[in-house]
Amino acid sequence: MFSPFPPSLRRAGATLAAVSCLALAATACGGTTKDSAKNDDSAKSSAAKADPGAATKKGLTVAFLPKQVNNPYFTTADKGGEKAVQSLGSTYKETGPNSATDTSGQVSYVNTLTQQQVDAMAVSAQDPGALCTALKQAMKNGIKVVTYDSDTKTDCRHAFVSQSGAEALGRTQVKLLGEQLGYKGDIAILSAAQTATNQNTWIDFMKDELKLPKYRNMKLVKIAYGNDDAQQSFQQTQGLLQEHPSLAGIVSPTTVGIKAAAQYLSGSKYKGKVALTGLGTPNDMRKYVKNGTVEAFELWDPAKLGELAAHTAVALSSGQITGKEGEVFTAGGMGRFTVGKDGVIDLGRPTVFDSKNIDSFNF
Ligand code: RAM
Repeated sequence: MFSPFPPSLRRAGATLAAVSCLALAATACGGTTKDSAKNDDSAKSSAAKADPGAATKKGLTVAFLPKQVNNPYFTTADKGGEKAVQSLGSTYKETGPNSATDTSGQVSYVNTLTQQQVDAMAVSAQDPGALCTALKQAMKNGIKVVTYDSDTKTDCRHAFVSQSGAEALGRTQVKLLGEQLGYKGDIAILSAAQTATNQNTWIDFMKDELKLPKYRNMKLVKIAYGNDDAQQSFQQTQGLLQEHPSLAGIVSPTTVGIKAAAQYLSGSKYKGKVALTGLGTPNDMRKYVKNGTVEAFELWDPAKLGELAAHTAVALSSGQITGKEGEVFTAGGMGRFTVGKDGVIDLGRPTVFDSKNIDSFNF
């Protein structure tokens, strides 16, 4: 799965320095390589100034490190990234753990990419804090770090490419469920990993949405975690129904979770009785919409998310942006994007899929 590329002679010294640096003590290193971190204590090199007119660099190596490589959502997202990296004349690679709860695995992949002196990495973080020491080390070595899909703490990366406003995503999933339930009944959430930044942010907004008066007859009775594993998510859904036989609906803000929950409901006496919504891909969910298990759910286009992450990584590496609020850059055919507060770049609005439109989407 992982294919190391040979370090060029130009980079050999820097690579050795980074390796011994990592071997000694992560925090004691810095200012040893590349252009950005000289004499700068902060990993993010806050003094750097963006040059929006700078030429787009070619020949870079941009690595994608998703939460989980064998998750079809990330396969689609990273393919979008690959296409964009190649179209910009740079080299793409992907590496990452098989499990969405292998945080120490993600840390060691970050360290390996740092040792290999990639120019930029796009990371979907399994945990907001666990990757920070490793990512800061990468930034100190001049590597541009973009989080996409699932963020770290803000000082552990240069920019975060977000699927669409986290608040809107959290609230709309509850709205969809409310409409499907006539705003009445016990509900549960089937999430991914307990540490996942993206799911946890959405869940906070879901809870806040549920405080509005129109949801007074809807009660969140449980949050279950299926760890983005099909079997665990299936079993968690089964467990939810056993524990709460009168459950009226489930929100699953994960493509793996919603698919497994739909599969369970579809083969059970709850089909068409327990509502299910959340975030899924049209290809995974089509049959459950057609067989009456699911009415409507939503998602953004994962390939576009990967594409935007790739353009952001190259814009950072080219010096066109540094990740500060207000900076503007062009993401190829996707158009112009502005860096928002805390270095967040929003992809746009999600699409709601139902029986009327699902056949026009293929991802
Ligand atoms: C899963 C992952 C991913 C999330 C999607 C919606 O594939 O948890 O991080 O964004 O679902």
